[in-house]
Amino acid sequence: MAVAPPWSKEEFEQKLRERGAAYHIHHPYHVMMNEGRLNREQVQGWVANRFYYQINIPRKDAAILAQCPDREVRRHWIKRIVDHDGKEGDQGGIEAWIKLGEACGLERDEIVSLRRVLPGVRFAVDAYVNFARTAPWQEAVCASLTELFATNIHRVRLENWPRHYPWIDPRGYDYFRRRITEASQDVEYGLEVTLAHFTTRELQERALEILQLKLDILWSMLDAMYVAYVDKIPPSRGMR
Ligand code: AHQ
Repeated sequence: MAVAPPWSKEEFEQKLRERGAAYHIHHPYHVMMNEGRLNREQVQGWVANRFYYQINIPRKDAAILAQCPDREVRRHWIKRIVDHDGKEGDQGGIEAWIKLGEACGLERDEIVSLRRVLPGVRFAVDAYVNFARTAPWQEAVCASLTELFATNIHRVRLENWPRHYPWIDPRGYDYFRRRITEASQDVEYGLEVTLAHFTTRELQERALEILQLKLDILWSMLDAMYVAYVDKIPPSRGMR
């Protein structure tokens, strides 16, 4: 069978961006959130469960670094770990996420103990970390490109949460503010690496599969939260 020619970089980027139609901003949980229709427990549940995703991002990125032989790529990629874990004089994104949880009325221990993390969220996040540990590092880089669709997601939260959820202390919104610049820097470099590596049509089709896997991971996290906090069907070991 004749092998299809590769897409140009512009066409390939367009194909990647078209997958944004399945981004988790379109999930009913996020739609309810952005329309102000979540109650206190549903917002708290989202923050407590997304904390498990946030603390695993640096481990996912460390897995990429561990497999990447290219010093130039590592020099760029290590920023992601520092952005989340923090450094002298910067609390980091994980600490900022805890502050978001406390601003939503959660006790610090309720967040960091992970006792509210739903099995479905844990499985989805662990699948992402395990993918980064076992796939070629360029594939794990490609998986981070869901942030191509995240540019506005934090801006929208900053705009509408204060109006929809006045009971949340606005001092907790630092994470969303940080991510606006961090996400655009991260995704610019991630796209550069992806466009440079996935250069045959077969590799480009593989990149689209990888992006879809990550979109499924994000979507599944919200499925688990929807069932637990909207449908109120407790996970097998009971509601947390
Ligand atoms: O806060 C987010 C974050 O730090 C990251 C890292 C990046 C990755 O490496 O996969 N993806 C990501 C995302 C974050 N926030 C999500 C949101 O909806 O707030 C979006 C998510 C992503 O698109 O993967």
